[in-house]
Amino acid sequence: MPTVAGTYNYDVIVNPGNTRLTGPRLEIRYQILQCGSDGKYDLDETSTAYLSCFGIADDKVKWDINRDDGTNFNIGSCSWSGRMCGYNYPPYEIRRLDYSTSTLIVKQNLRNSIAGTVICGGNPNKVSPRCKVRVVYKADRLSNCMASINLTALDRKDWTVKASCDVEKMYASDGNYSCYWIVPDGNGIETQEKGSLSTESFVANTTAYVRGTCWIRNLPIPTVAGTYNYDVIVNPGNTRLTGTRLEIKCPTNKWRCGNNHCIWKDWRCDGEDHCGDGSDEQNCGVYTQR
Ligand SMILES: [Ca+2]
Repeated sequence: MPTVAGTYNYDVIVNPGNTRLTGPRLEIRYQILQCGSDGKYDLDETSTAYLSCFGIADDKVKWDINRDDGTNFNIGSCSWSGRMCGYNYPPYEIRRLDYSTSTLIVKQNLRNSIAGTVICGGNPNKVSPRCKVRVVYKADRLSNCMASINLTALDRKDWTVKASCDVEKMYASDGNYSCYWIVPDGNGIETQEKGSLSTESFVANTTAYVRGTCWIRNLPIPTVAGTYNYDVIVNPGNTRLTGTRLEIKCPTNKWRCGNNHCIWKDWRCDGEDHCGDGSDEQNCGVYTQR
């Protein structure tokens, strides 16, 4: 369903003929402003929730919620003339501060109050927008991070990097958790690789949270010597958190160039630029060409 107010044509293409024929029209009069284009909104449980219903204003805008636990709740409605109005029904409050926008405020008990599908609308004959509100607590810290090189392969080109971090505290009302590693390639390009996340529940101050361990194995090893950051993106929140650092050295049978690339030791001072920056042909002392 479109999340932006407007009138939408749903036409039909019929075969044979590949003919486009006029179908029904759908009018969306309201829009929940905070809702993403995917029809979802992540709400931090430590904040007060403000959900604004904007639209071609009817006199009254009503708010409903279909909660994740299966219960439905009609929060109330609010007319323009009433302004500060509707049901002030703790933890819910509805305000209508201008003609086009009605705001639902949820100040407390966010998890129990608003985790679910929030619906706003006026005229019962019109389609009302829905927004899937997920209540989250975003992790702000990783601990016990480590990254290391798996040395079991005989050839250095087959060596891999493995990494692990603990995610201290997070929560998502839909139970959907994931993590991604930021993986450096040694040439300044970072990619994201999905990590494996194991989780366990715990309670802090009578509230349930989840802690997790995010790990990954068999990452390609950077080919350029240097110190690399392995950070982690944690969901819920899509938050990038500082993970761990890994130092990559040149193997003992290779020479480290000025640009940190590793070349065979024999390639130093042989008259040809192997590093790419010429550093393997610098400071070579007196050398005579015949
Ligand atoms: Ca050379």
